[in-house]
Amino acid sequence: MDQTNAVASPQVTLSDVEALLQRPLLELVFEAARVHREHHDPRRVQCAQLLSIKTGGCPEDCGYCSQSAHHTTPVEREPLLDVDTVLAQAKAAAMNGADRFCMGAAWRSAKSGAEFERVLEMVRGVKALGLEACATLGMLEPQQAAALKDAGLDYYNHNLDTGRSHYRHVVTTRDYDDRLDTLAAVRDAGMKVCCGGILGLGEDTRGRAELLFELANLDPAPESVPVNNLVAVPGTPMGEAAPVDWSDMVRVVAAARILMPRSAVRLSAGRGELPEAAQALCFLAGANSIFVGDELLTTKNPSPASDAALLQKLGLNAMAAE
Ligand code: SAM
Ligand code: DTB
Ligand code: SF4
Repeated sequence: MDQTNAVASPQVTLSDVEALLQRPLLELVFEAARVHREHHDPRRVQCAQLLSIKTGGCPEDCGYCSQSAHHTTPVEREPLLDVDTVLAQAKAAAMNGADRFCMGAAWRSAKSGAEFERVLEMVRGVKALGLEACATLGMLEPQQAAALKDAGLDYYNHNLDTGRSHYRHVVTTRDYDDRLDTLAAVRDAGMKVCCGGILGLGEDTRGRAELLFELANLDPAPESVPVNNLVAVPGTPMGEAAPVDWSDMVRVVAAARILMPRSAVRLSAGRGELPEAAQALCFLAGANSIFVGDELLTTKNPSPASDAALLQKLGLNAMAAE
């Protein structure tokens, strides 16, 4: 087995996770639903809204990403937004029922100086609106993590994306341990960790098991686990990737719920490509957070009206996090 960050005695082994993913789908969903009900209100779904505060031109070469300078995609570069623009969007998100606001920047690592100060100001402003605040700005140094924490940032999002052995097929400009170092800095600063991955990057079941194994053995486990379905963006190396079968999304959501019983499991990008009935199974299997609003960072999300109708159909309440 490849070297991993697992603690001396992992809480779960890779073969435990593989066995979980191979269980008959409905048995897995049933078990996940049971675990979900033990730890969460099953009618409650948190609604988060994303905003790209700095778009495109990223020096990293993530094969899935519309914002990498290595790929030619329809995304136009935009400099860091000003604080007022971001806070106007945050206010609108709150009015539309979001209780969490997530700011994403296409940086390899968070900037220092005036741009970083501006981000801190955004965080303070989002908190002053009574929203939960999350940011994803690339790699962080410990002092940047501490400054974000001081500004009131609740969560930092930094995904492992895939299992360790598949990672080099997805990104070559950084390695898995760079991601783990930033996650450690976030944890040490006292922020909550939002860390998950993407399905559809050409990984096999073992790759998915490796990702879940890494996440579940972070100590403590991430408070928030986004499960993204690849949005295949034309012009990226993964622009023609085969779509993920809906049952695989359900499987991974269910396994994440069982392995990380107390975490929020977020049904994230690519939700619009899932049939409504598959989204319903994901909620049954423990997904309890979604992104709302017409746009993610650079790609489309289901419309607010269709999401409101879906939640109503399922008897789910869009409500603040526990
Ligand atoms: N640059 C920062 C970083 O990579 O950490 C933050 C922004 S980045 C866009 C945030 C996350 O979005 C990535 O880690 C990846 O998991 C997810 N993501 C990006 N493009 C995606 C796509 N096309 N489909 C699904 N998820 C995607
Ligand atoms: C995460 O795991 N998913 C969100 C959030 N963290 C920042 C981002 C999804 C991006 C989807 C592609 C896009 O819109 O560019
Ligand atoms: Fe840059 Fe983040 Fe996109 Fe990778 S995922 S290219 S780091 S914006």
